[in-house]
Amino acid sequence: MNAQKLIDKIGFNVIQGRVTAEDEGFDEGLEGQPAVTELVTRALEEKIDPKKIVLDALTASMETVGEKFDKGEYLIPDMLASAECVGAAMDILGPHLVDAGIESKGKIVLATVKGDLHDIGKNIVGIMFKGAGFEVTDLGSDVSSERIADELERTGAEYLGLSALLTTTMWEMKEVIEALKSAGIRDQIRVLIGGAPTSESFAQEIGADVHCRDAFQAIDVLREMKK
Ligand code: B12
Repeated sequence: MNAQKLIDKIGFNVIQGRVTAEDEGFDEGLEGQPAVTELVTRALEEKIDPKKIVLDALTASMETVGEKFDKGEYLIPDMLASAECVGAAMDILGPHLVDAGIESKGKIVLATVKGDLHDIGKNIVGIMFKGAGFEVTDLGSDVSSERIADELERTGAEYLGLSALLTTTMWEMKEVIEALKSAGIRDQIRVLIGGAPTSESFAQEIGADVHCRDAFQAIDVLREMKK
């Protein structure tokens, strides 16, 4: 199978919510055919760039899943089945996204903001940061601004990565920045933000340092900041 066909097949199976060949899939009747786990393993064997798998197969197909949810074709459990596929794929891809040295490149706290349960993008960012040699404290999702400020003080981290996927919760990022100011630590911390509804202009509006469109750009940004 050529590389593009394999990428398309992985994406198709994420949309179908099929983790392994045993799963029947959203359209049913697909059991027995290779699913995300088998296809991602094969893609690595065929030396397809893991970055291409993350962006062109996993991320792109989750956009389609979102569109299907928007149109009412998919319900919450369908989105969750696809989310599980991305998690399974990242378990396989994680070790291949590593180029770490032994020495820590710095400490970063990661969180999805309060009211928001979307953690797939943040988890990918965490895997990438660890792979690049950063010490990551992942606070999970639905995290309050107070807790984030406390953890930054406790860990002495110099970077904070915030994620939000909802147009309603993205404004929580501003609350976090205000909490850092109240704690008197805003100047010591570089704040990176990401998630589909966020943008460079939004980052400027709320006083974050930088917006990243994906996990790979985030690594370049962190490396640039360290220079
Ligand atoms: C999966 C999913 C869910 C799952 C989440 C499971 C999980 N564990 O994460 C579940 C089923 C729980 C869910 C629930 C809901 N969802 Co939802 N969901 C999605 C979906 C389909 C995919 C998101 C995703 O994982 N994308 C793949 C990842 C890899 O991409 P990413 O998150 O953008 O991350 C990349 C970059 O953005 C960036 N990045 C992200 N964060 C960060 C952070 C930092 C620091 C950096 C540097 C970079 C960075 O790097 C990442 C990797 O490259 C999106 C559709 C979409 N287009 O986004 C809808 C979507 C976000 N959901 C939506 C909605 C409406 C909901 C619900 C309100 C539905 C409901 N009625 O209950 C609830 C809200 C629950 C809550 N309180 O959070 C809407 C939001 C609309 C809006 N304008 O706000 C969307 C857009 C779907 C749609 N088109 O309608 N959802």
